Amino acid sequence: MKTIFISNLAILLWSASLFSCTSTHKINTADIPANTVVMADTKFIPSTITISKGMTVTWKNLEDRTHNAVADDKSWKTDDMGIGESKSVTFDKPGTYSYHCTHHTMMGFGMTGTVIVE
Ligand SMILES: [Cu+2]
Repeated sequence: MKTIFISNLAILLWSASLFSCTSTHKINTADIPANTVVMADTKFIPSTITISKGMTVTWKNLEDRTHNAVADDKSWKTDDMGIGESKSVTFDKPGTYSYHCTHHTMMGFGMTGTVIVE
């Protein structure tokens, strides 16, 4: 049983590396506009963003893979975004909001991020 689990994991890791080989994104974080999180290589970049209350965070999907951003506590969410699309959420209440992409949370993808509203 243990052997089967390990071999499945190896296949998963191998598949994940194949996916990343097809990606050509080179994100220079200095190029990301203020209050913006890009989605590339199945990640939120930056993974933590800090804003003042009343401000808006924009997520922009740079890859040909559907992503979204959904609060772990479901207090807010974006719609799905295809390549080149962006969606915004305005945060009126201070707090630390953990979120994830509902399409990429399984088996090690861990597409998660945090919005800190001060
Ligand atoms: Cu995703």
